[in-house]
Amino acid sequence: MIASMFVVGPAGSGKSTFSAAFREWMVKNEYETIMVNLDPGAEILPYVPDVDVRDLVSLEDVMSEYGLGPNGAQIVAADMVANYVEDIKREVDSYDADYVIYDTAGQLELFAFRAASNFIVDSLGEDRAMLAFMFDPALAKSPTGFVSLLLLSATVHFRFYKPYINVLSKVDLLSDEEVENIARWSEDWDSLYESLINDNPTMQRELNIELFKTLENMDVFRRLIPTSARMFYGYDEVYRVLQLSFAGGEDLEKR
Ligand SMILES: Nc1nc2c(ncn2[C@@H]2O[C@H](COP(=O)(O)OP(=O)(O)OP(=O)(O)O)[C@@H](O)[C@H]2O)c(=O)[nH]1
Ligand SMILES: [Mg+2]
Repeated sequence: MIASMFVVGPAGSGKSTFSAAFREWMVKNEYETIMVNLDPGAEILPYVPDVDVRDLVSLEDVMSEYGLGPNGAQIVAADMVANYVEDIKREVDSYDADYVIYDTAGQLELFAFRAASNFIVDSLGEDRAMLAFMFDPALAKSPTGFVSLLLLSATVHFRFYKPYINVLSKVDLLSDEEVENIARWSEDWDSLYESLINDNPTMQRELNIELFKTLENMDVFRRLIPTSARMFYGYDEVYRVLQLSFAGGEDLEKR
């Protein structure tokens, strides 16, 4: 049985680079892993995909066929991927891999907020699908940015209702202190609330502490896994959490 990871997150958050680096870590550790590009609009990818949706859905064809500009075509193309799920699945199965990493569309809303995506994840991931949500450090390092990403990640979770992990990308761009702060916020809403109020005391009026308690009850606070493709760092922890989710920590049929 294949385990699938769908990598999602805002534009430029590091999805494709994370996917490529994690695949490299997996292959180095002898886990049979393939990469699927699910973004019909991707121009340049930092990896060579084993399965590429651009072979099935071409953004340029969609633009000329439907008389659309690039933005409208991205939406139509994202939905059209659902028509080719069986073809993608057949190609994925032909590799006989244990793990599949799916790199998703650049714009988060093209993946997370389209009805077609639920069908795509359910069909391709079956009952062993996990989502990895990318936190871009440029936003995550401020308390307000962190809360925004936390809410966005929770929203994506509600859309798919699959096991998910939150990943902090590009930690080589942060100081040790910034990484520590972000890691603390991810596990302790008290410290996040304190940092928010310290940053902007007027927020106390609008930000009810009950909101944070609710977020905690919703289980959105979970350890944010720090990674860096540049330093090739953090992928052992990503793998550990993936395994915990699917196999209670045991390796899946390692060969
Ligand atoms: N310093 C550093 N830069 C990174 C790292 N990962 C990604 N980047 C850079 O961040 C930018 C965006 O990375 P991508 O992997 O293309 O991000 P994405 O989310 O796939 O982007 P779109 O699909 O275009 O939305 C690129 O310039 C990458 O080189 C990292 O670990 N460290
Ligand atoms: Mg990308």
